[in-house]
Amino acid sequence: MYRLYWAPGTAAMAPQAVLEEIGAPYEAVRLDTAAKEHEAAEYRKLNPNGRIPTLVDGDFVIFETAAICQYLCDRHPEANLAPPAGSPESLMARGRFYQWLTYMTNTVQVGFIDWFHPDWTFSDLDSQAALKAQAEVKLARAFQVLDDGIGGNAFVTGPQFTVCDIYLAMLTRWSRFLAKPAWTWPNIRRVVEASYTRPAFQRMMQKQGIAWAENWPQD
Ligand SMILES: N[C@@H](CCC(=O)N[C@@H](CS)C(=O)NCC(=O)O)C(=O)O
Repeated sequence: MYRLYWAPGTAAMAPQAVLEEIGAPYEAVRLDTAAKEHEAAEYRKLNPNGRIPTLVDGDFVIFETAAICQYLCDRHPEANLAPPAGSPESLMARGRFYQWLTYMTNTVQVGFIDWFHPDWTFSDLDSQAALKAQAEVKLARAFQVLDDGIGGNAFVTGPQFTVCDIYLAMLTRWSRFLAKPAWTWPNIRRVVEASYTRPAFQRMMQKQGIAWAENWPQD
């Protein structure tokens, strides 16, 4: 049985939604971030960065949200949450999948870290404010790139619903505090709507005790 270390509304949203999509049994271990449980020595044995999430699969421990998601896709190919590996026909679909998942984790997610935690980079308030403003500009650029890339596709990478859609839904929820939330971009909004309304994503939110973005426009 899998064990997922999580805290509400964090990057654990994506792997938990993936586990719910797969339907695999898992134990969810909640970390109390206010009590700094994620920084404790015991947890750092699993995740030396002291970050959330971490997945344990028997003796195998894996951290980094995107890596956990990809690992789960590979463990459960029957869930069809990634283009299949190993066939020449799926090579380009797989490449596109790598492209967007990597972009979301190492450009968009990093932008959010600067926005939510400018204090992790600078101690003085002026520098923190400047970093936050810069992060907002970079995030807007990244959302534009994503929106253009999605174009008229049904989902982020093309015709198939993948982990990239779950990841984008998570990032979109985080963007609710920005002056221009991710759903301001129409293609992002369209594909995210198809993701966050899925039963698995809804179950994940219910289990984490979180709501969808309160300011998500209703029309
Ligand atoms: N690159 C890491 C980043 C994980 C990360 O920063 N997680 C946040 C929660 S979203 C965290 O652990 N925060 C700890 C804290 O706020 O002290 C990943 O994707 O797993």
